[in-house]
Amino acid sequence: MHLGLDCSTQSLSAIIIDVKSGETVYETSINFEVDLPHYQTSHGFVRGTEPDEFFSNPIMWVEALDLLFTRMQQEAAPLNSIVTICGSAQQHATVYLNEHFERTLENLSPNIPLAEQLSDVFTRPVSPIWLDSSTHQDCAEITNTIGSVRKVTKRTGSAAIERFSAAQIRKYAKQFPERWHETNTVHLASSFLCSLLIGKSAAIDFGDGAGMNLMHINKRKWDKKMAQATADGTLERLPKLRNTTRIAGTIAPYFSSKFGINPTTRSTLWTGDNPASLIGMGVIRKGTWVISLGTSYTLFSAVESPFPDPQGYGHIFGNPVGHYMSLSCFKNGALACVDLKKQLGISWDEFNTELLKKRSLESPVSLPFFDTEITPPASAVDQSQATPASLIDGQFLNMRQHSLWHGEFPETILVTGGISQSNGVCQTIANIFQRPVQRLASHGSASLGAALIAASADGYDIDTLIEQFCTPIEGTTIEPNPGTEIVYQALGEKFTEQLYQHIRK
Ligand code: XUL
Repeated sequence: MHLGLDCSTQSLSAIIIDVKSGETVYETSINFEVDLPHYQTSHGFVRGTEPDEFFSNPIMWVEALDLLFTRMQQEAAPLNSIVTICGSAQQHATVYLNEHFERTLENLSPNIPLAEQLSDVFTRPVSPIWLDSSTHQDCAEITNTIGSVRKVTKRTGSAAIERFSAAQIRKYAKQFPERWHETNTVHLASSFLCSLLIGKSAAIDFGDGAGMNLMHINKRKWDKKMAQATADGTLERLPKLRNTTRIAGTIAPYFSSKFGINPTTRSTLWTGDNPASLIGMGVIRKGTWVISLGTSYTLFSAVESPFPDPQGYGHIFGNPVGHYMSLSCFKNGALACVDLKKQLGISWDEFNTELLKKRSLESPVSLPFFDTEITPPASAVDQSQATPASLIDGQFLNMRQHSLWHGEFPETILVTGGISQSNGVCQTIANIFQRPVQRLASHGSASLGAALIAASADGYDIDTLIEQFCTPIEGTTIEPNPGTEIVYQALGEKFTEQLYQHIRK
């Protein structure tokens, strides 16, 4: 059996698949806000003192890992039958570790909670996460050193981006030079969690490594110039870069003796949640688009060559079992819906029903930015007049407008993530993109993708795995409603006009 884990913004999830029977045998999830309330996060993160600063707590992820395995053991998950594990994590988050990290991992005692044993290994108690856009100045400085936005994009597959690791490392090294000096290793959330599982410092994979502005996208090696432009000593602090399917090591005795995991169980390298979702949605070759509706909304597809977004908003990451993936990330995703639902005091059913109502040429469209947006970069907009339809229309008109660099619209769009359970959202996407929308049977595409990567590392054929596990739910394809093309053409123009007026301000 194969275990897939995913440490997202709000939760840590697990899925166990049995390749022989083609079945998912176990699924569970730890919610950070609910199950670990003492970290006082809201939706898994905390805000910093400066606007646009967003952090999470790496020790919370450590405790969540302990709690997840405890729960799996209590619920009699078949931990002893797992052959290989893979995991994914929210992208871009950096973890800053001192020289004791490796030795601490080698000497973990199963009798003391993991979080307690790791309390002294951090040189930074928090991890800046993907929601953070406080590093504008650092991005400008990195871009200046390299020469231009185009040059940075050509080297790394993305322009210098606020939430990416290079700008975040630069900000930290400038603000706290002494703590930077004490930092021995900078991990991503994904490689950090993999390190815990195998009891030694793990490499970073090409999928997640591409989200740092530090990896040369064509050569798949650390880019020395980018590292120099980031901060003194960056290169020496980065783990190695490797293929996702590479075996990182065998499970640390801490986990095998405490939870009854077979001591021969291995872990591949971990990857980012979006690269893992690509696999979990069964999209390993070009031609299909996925819209993932989580805390962030992302639109992604598999691509063969790393051609970057000419506007500089989108990204190229590594495909864990193939070449590359193209991705656009929209910061105002599911949480904007949660905020509006709260503001209107309505239920999810009522929210959904509103979305199924017919739109006209006069329908209002909102700029859906409850918080600052990254695609395109825009400040927050007052939402007192927003309705469910004006918000969701605004979100997907914005997505349509910024998706053109991914190529021609595909025949079908696949959707995943919590909000994809709403028929109203899926119908709106179908109407705006004028394409049928399909949901897959599994909810957790990132954890499923991780489990499939683990199985593929064991030699199982990835195409067969995808046929087995990534099936659309029969009879649930949502077709565009007739007559909506012209309406959304007009609403799209109205949206663009509003957007440009807002950005110009
Ligand atoms: C992608 C991004 C987000 C996070 C969410 O670039 O920032 O999708 O990966 O976990």
